[in-house]
Amino acid sequence: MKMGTALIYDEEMTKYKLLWVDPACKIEVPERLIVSYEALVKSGLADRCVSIPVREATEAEILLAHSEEYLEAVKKTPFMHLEELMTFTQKYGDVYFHPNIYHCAKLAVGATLQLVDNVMTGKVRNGMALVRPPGHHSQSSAANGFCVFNNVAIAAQYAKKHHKAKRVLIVDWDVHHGQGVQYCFEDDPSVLYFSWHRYEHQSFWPNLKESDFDNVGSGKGAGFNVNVPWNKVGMGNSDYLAVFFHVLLPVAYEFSPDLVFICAGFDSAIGDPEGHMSATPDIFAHLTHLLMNLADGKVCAVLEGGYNLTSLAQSVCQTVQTLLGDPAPRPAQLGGACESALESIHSARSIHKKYWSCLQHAAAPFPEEPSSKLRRLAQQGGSQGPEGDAGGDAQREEPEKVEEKEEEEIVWPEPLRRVAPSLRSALLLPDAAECPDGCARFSPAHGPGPLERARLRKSYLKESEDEASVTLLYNLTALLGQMEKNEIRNGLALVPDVSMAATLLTSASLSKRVLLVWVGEGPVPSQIIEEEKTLVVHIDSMEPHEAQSKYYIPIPLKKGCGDTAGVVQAVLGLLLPLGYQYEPGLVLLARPPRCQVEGGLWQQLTCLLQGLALGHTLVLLQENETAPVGITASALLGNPAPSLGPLVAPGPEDVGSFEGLRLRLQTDWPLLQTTAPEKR
Ligand code: Q9C
Ligand code: ZN
Repeated sequence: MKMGTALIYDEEMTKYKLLWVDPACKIEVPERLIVSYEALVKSGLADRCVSIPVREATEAEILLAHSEEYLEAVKKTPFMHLEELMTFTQKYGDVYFHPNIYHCAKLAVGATLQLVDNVMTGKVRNGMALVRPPGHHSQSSAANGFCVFNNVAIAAQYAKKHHKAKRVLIVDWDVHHGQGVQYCFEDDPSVLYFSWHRYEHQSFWPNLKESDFDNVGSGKGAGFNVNVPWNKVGMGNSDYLAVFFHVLLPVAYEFSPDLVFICAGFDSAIGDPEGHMSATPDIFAHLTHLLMNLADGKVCAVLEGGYNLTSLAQSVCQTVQTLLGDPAPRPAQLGGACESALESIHSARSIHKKYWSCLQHAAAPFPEEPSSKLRRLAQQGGSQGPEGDAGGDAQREEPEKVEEKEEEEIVWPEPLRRVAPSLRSALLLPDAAECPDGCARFSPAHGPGPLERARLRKSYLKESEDEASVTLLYNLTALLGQMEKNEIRNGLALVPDVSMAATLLTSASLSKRVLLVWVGEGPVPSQIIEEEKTLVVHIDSMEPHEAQSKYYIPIPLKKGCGDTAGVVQAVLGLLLPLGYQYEPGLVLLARPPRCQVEGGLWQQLTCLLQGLALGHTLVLLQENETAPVGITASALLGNPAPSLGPLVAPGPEDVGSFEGLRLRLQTDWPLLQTTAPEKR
């Protein structure tokens, strides 16, 4: 099931620009597209993509999201003189026209539709369209914010109409609110629109009250519009991940889209003169990765904003490289979200709790009388904020006002080169077991010497065990060794005793930190729990009990691991934040005997965990339970996990106990926080 990543680009879309002086529009330059594409070529990423030609969208296609009057008006712009163009431009906000922009706007829509066609027909798995003009601000009858036609809104309508997409998710990580997309799908429950955006209590462009968190959609579409406003600048990696873990992903998994669009604007990255945020380009690798197991992997990323050319080009590369399947970089030093971000997260979760069962136990809304919003608006001075880095402190301080820096002066380290080991997945199987297609059977260069045999036997085996067991233990450590040398990315071992193998591997690992995910019946060997360098997350149907240690985290589920919605909730809201904060060098995923996790869910778990530890995941399966071998191997090879379908409500007592667990753990693990400190 090897499928490619589409890259859709045409130089023609660089061939329009601002022809007069307008400070609001001067940042939207042709170089944005040129540097992005050149960076993809230079890094070798463009070559690895399937290049697909652009086309002009038809009028019928444009009319999927725009009025005839507006189309007719824009259609006349190629024939206008400078004066006329300027006059026409003045009808709209923060946008400019050029004799060639209508052509480019049709190509931008057409490029997006080409991407949808190729993804929906399975010619490629996913892809990115590098387009100009951007789209998400444009409305039925208005150009706005550098946007002429709403590329993604049109494409979502098109996917519903021509590819029978039933549910479409649009993730707008651009730093501006895509109000055009919001308006288009306001009352439509088949399109879930998520956007975070610089807002500063409505003082930031486009200054709309409908960009606030309480705009949830209307009529049948109520609950299908999720806004997370940033009320401070300087938001960083931890803030972005916290919103994904605690707002977007739970809702997205419950929604279960059959197609995902990313309004991929990179003005939300560090150094951007519009966004003033501090998230680094490598965070887009993780944001992308976290979306890639929705909709059977059908992800269409479409460029929107991004005005710092360096930050933009790096971020585009991170996104495309992740779509191609390379391991994501280790996100370093995550703290918790800052206080202002936590307020936004809390607000979004509480306003949406009546629409999404995954949020049913979220904290109540702030007791804020409606007038206080207005009062704050009136009091508001200029924007405040840190621009600082997210920092690894347990409780991230609210940013203090720092010396205003021109965004151009801000520097950050270039993202590290991401190297995929030449061998993706190695399987350690008993000779009798069949090796799934596309996988390599692991066999070390040479066997253990007599000393090594004696040591392994003494430490891990009973006297009665045969030589084959010693060889297996040796092979396990050899596989681990090659993963740690980055010669092999991930692995799977079919072992007679998962407990013993897990004990061996946690003690043999050179990694300073190992994350052990134990899914099903325990007990987890006490030797491992006592090992401080191992963070153990244990998901099962045990009795809820106080965690004895910061590093042993039992997540109890009433109905056990067979409760798919409950496990998803535990994985997204607890396991992933813990894992991201822990920064493991190795992830061990153990499936003890009689594990009840359903196949698709197991694949989701295996896929999602690969965002950690540079993709170094080692899965332990019980020898006599060979059924999961094929699906596990598929997940390790980078195939997207199958969609779980819309999720029902998880057991209410479970959700309640997760919230209790979160409250107890969030001092040690601030990425678990979902509410601002004094408002808990
Ligand atoms: N200081 C996109 O990112 N406001 N559009 C400019 C300049 C308009 C952004 C104010 C920003 C539009 C696609
Ligand atoms: Zn933007």
